[in-house]
Amino acid sequence: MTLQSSAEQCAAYIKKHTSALVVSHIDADGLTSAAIMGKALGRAGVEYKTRFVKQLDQKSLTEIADLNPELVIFTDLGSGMLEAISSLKLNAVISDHHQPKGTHEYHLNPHLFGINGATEISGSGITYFLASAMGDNEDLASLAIVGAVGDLQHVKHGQLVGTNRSILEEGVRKGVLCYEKDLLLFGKQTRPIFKLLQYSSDPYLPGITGSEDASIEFLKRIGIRQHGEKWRRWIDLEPSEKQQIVSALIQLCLNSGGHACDIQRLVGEVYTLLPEREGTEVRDASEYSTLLNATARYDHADIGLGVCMGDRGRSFEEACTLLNDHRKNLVEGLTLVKEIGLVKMENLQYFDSGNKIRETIVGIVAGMCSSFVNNKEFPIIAFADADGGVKVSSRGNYDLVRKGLNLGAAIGEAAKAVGGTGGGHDIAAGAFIPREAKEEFLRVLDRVIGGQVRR
Ligand SMILES: [Mn+2]
Repeated sequence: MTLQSSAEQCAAYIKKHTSALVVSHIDADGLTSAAIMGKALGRAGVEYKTRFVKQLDQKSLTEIADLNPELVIFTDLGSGMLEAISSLKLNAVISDHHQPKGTHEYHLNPHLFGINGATEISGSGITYFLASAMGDNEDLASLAIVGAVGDLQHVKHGQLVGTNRSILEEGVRKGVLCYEKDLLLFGKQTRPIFKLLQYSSDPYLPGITGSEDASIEFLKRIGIRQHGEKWRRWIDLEPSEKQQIVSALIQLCLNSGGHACDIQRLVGEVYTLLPEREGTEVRDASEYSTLLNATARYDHADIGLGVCMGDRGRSFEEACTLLNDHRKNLVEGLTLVKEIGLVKMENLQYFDSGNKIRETIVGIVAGMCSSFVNNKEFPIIAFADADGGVKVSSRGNYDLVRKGLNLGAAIGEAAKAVGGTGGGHDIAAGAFIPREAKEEFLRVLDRVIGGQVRR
């Protein structure tokens, strides 16, 4: 069996039905996955409804089964719950890229074919494969790339690789995507350039990040001028001006010892959605995925889905409003972590945000704070209060993964030991545990990670 034939088998099974319930993960990858499946179902003449969940557990599965759907298509989740799905006797297809537990007849997952689900293909990518097997859906490659970028799959190699790259090339052939080397700082399409510097947290720009004055001063010093009162956006600059800024930023990093900020994270491959209007969030895959996160993580997945399905009117406007709030929350979250600091254990470091950071964005904050956390030798674990328990998020780095770190496995084991559930990827994983179990969870996790990482 190949990925292709597995996709064909699942596609044929889907087409035997007249209606389906799409159940997807509530993040950028999950939203794009649901949109790809929705488009493919619509084009194939299958009626469908969509439902988003934060996490697929026994409770959410039971709720889904109670709806009595003719067919359930799980996207960007489900691979960790195969036995439970089978035991509910649902007609189900699972299209996911997380590490599988158990087996299922209609289970499409890259890990079954030796493809890495953390770097080579996302939930939206695997669902794109499924959609391609259902019909002529190559135009959806752009959504697959937005999902992959939302899952940070391009970060390890500074570009998309493996199956993601094949999808990218298909999108290029179809005329919906292009890629080029460019500055990686966030907001090139939509924000005045000084804001790119001011809000750059990954990499952290010494002496500049966090300060509007210093950002403007930096640009003036290297001779970048305003147009009248206004600062231009990155996309408005001349190529020579862009080159000047990149050189000056690299110099800044070198001068600071190249430690506090990683030059490799300054320039890399960026992905542009050609059918979208220039200067809008949806033109750039990275900004698009952030826009989607800003809807999904605040219980407005419907708005993000609307954007993915093509609504550039009302859904898009509402998403932009949510994005502004999201940015504010991230800045507040980072400020909080700076204030409370991280607690160091033998093999990990953690912070507990209590109810100060929303559980749906604590993982993003954990990822962003690695830019100012000095100790990169240990993964970052974050806690946030959630309904009926505690949400755990964790972020490692590729050096640690090379030394043996597998957060998905470690978090899964520690969560299970305290009566919770968890899992994910080697470099990033999450869990949900009982409130009183935090300390025991940390003890187990510290020990498991200690056993994984060769020091
Ligand atoms: Mn995903």
